[in-house]
Amino acid sequence: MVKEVMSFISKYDPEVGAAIGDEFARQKRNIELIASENFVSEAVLAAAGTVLTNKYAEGYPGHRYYGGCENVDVVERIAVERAKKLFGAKFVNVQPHSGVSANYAAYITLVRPGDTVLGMNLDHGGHLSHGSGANFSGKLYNIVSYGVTPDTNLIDYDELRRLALKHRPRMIIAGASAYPRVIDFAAFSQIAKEVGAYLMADIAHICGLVAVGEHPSPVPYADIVSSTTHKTMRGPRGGFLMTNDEEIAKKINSSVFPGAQGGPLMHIIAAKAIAFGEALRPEFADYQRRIRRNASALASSLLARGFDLVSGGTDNHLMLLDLRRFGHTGRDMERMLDSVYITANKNKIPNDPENASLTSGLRLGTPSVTTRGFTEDDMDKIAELIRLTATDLAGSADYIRSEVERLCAGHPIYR
Ligand code: DSN
Repeated sequence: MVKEVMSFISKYDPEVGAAIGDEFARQKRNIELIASENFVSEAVLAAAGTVLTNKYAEGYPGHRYYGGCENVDVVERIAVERAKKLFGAKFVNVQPHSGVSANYAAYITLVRPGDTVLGMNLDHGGHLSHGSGANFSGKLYNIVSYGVTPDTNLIDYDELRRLALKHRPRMIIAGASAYPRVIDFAAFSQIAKEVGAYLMADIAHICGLVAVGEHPSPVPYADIVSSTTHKTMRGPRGGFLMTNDEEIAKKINSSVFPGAQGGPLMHIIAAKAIAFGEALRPEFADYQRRIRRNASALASSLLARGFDLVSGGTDNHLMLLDLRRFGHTGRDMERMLDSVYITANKNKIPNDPENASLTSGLRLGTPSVTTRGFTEDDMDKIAELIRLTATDLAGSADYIRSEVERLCAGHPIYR
């Protein structure tokens, strides 16, 4: 199916078709270790390319601002019901176009511009939309940042509580983009309750793990849970929001539309519905367990080869390499790996001496390679290829490329 679609596009518009074809070849050839990426099923991919892209459906099922919405209503209701079942949430909104759109809607639901918000420092693993000055969150709200302890690199819950008592935030955000350990949502909830703050949990990264109990769920604790659908969740690019509070649910709906967005992307909502359906099947729980086993194996293999990992390992799908011992910046290591067909991204580490464009860290994740069927033995091989890249790129580049091609050929995608 994937090949047929690409061949059709290439005949119709060779210029765009060639770029899509090249990207498909790159995805097939490379070992994908970007922690926030994945390979969706052919059904999810197909749904995203359906005639539902033609339909405007501002509003919600049964209450739209356009005629002809009876079929997309069915699709959106399925997506909502499946997400509710998957996460045990009472109310779900599947319309956010992305994680940041979902977070924006959460902010405008719970806080007003100028309010104090306590979010995780971007440099310690937080997300741009948790208060970075470059993002709407840092511009519109009075952000106070918490982080990890210097000795363990684990979230410092004592410091979080101290900051909460001192600054009395209106909202606390739990969640991260580059934190390899378990997040204690119950502890966040206790602190939020103590200071009378709302708790928003952003589970974009760990969504799939949460869905199957491989990471504790914030749904029982948080006023709003926001997420993306495309990372460990393995759905289309997009976001969604959950709550157990009926009043907050009503506000979320008006925050998403008309507050933050116009027409929902109904083709993407269909793809989300299919992904939620896939996640309700037993194989998905097995897939999430394998993601964690692979991450743990990759971390152990890297540690055994002399790499430093922030916090000393991983509990989830990702890990953060501190490259200082190898004398490379994150930017250089990202480029070196790219040259041998291994894809990853540079990342700040806590208290990073380098600036954001260089960084001292590299983030690695296992959702994509696990989807391809890579096993724990393959993780050891990947760790060795990363070591060779860091220590002897000039002498080993051809060998590494041939090994990457061999490994990827053994685990093909979209045959
Ligand atoms: N860009 C995502 C990530 O890579 O973690 C977060 O939005």
